[in-house]
Amino acid sequence: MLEWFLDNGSNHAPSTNFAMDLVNLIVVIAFVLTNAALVYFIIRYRRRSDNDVTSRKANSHTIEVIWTTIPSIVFLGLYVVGLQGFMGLRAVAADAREINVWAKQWAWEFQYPASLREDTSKKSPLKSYNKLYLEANRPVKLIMKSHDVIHSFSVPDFRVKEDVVGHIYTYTTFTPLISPRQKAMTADQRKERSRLTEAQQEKIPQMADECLNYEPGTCATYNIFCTEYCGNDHSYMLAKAIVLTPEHFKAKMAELEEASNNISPDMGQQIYNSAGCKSCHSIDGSRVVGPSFKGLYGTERPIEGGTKVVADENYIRESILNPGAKIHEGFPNLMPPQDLSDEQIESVILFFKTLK
Ligand code: HEC
Ligand SMILES: [Cu+2]
Repeated sequence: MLEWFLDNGSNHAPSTNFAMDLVNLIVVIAFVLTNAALVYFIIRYRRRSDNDVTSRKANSHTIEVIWTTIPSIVFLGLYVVGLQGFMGLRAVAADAREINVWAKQWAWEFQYPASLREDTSKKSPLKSYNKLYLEANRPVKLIMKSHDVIHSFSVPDFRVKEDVVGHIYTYTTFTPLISPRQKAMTADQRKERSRLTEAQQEKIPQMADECLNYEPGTCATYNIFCTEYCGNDHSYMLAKAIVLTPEHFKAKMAELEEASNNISPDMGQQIYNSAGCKSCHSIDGSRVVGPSFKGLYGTERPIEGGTKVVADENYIRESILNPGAKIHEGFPNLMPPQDLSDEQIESVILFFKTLK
């Protein structure tokens, strides 16, 4: 019955659907049988007169054996079904593509292997934020880590969920599919489904349906949730998994590669918006968790311990890669190191220069 509510978006859908249906079926049968017996006994053994006495019979071995054995067999059966599904969730296919996932307050960063670059001389991974691009029918292994508190990566349409913590890597693996339901969806139906209010578009732009850019049947999108309460903006820690045909996927990687080489204030603003900076830094002068970026570039910053530093390229670079080195006076040492590439840092600096 799960498929009434969710897409069958990965290879794990059939086994999870089956386990869920089986449990529901057993629960319904047990409910009907016990309640029917209850009603029957109430009527059959009701008190018929004032001196009606209770039977002396204390127990029956036959009945006890039956009601111990049958449930045991049923539960062992459920265990076998569950174990099979679980082993499927943990077994990584030999040709699985590895994608690194970094969770942070409050954004998801996805890193694709450098081998997907056309320019193979560059070894840094391709990155996307809050949008996970996947190739249809190609197994993936997500290797996950948190920058800060505990998060949890959950995609109900994939039947996949795994905690993302600091200090250790966790993983999850699946084969993403363009679900039959989304394959059959027309562009109009998609538009209808993906309507967002203006406020939502502003706060969670990644939720706009990217499949509208592709011909129907070649793209599917699924919601990614953080299912661990991880602070203020936990409920906005939403992302999309976008499953594409191999050709579209290749084109998308080329697009990410181009973006990774693009150094500009615009790119800096995109990084600010999507990489999580926005949840702690404003650009209008107001104080959020950290200092505002307005008027930051080239001005003197008071540093804990009584010194002052001019916010030049070096200071900004250090503040991003190693935030604890110099703490802005009056602010907590709360910023996690941001793993931005050289190109990304340059774009951010160019963006800062526009924030007079
Ligand atoms: C979880 C909150 C948080 C996130 C996310 C965050 N920062 Fe920070 N940041 C802080 C805090 C708090 C400070 C002040 C303490 C310090 O200097 O480390 C700070 C300081 C800075 C400074 C120095 C500012 C100054 O006035 O001296 C820079 C530059 C900076 N962050 C850049 C970034 C960039 C770029 C990103 C995103 C890629 C980012 N931060 C993400 C919390 C955050
Ligand atoms: Cu989270």
